[in-house]
Amino acid sequence: MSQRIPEFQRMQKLIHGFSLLEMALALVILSMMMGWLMTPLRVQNGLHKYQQTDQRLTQAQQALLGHAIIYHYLPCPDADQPPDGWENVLANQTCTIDEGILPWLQLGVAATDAWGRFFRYRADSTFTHHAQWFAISAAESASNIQVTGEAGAVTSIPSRPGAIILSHGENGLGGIQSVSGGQTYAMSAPVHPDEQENADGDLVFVDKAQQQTGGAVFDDRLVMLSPKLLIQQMVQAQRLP
Ligand SMILES: [Ca+2]
Ligand SMILES: [Ca+2]
Repeated sequence: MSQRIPEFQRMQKLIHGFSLLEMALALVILSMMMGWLMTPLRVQNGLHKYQQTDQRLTQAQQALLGHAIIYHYLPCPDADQPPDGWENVLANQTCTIDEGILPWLQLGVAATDAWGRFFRYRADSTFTHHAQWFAISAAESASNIQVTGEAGAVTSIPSRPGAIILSHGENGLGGIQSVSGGQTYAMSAPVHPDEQENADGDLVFVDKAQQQTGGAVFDDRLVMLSPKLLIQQMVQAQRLP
């Protein structure tokens, strides 16, 4: 009996030793597995945000069509700082600005992309005049908005979009951060030349796949509103001709 007790203690020590070693091994394996798992999760999460943003852009595009059917014109951009979600119109029934923030409250859509930044919105003045409603004959060649694709190829000719809605993507460069505590936060200027094109407030925009050139990333997302689609929807709803 006296010999069995130390033996039992030795066994107990051995078991404790094993469990500590096992635990350490298990932790190492677990942390490695977490590392392997987290990377695809991060990628998945990033992808999900792009999908969510694309979905919101499509909804905003649909809401623009709905707005045109109800009111016979596209809404003006929101020119307020900070933006309040409603268009800004001058006394002469034209827009305060041609390019600004998508008036999300007026359209009843999400205020921001999946990264919490407002959508950039430009609409051609032919379609936003609140008193002179556009005609089918004028709509086709009215717009001067131009969208180029890969390697500068123009994708929007012959039918130039009546409006575009743009998300500045994951990097958000050139965009406006959403309001927090009554304050808006402007993002830094873009580095990629095509992102600069999307943030410079002129009539030219770029819509292409994600691209990284050195340290410069292009990750913007854009939807166009074709005048043909606009007219087709308005004719179908008997709002034109
Ligand atoms: Ca971007
Ligand atoms: Ca531009």
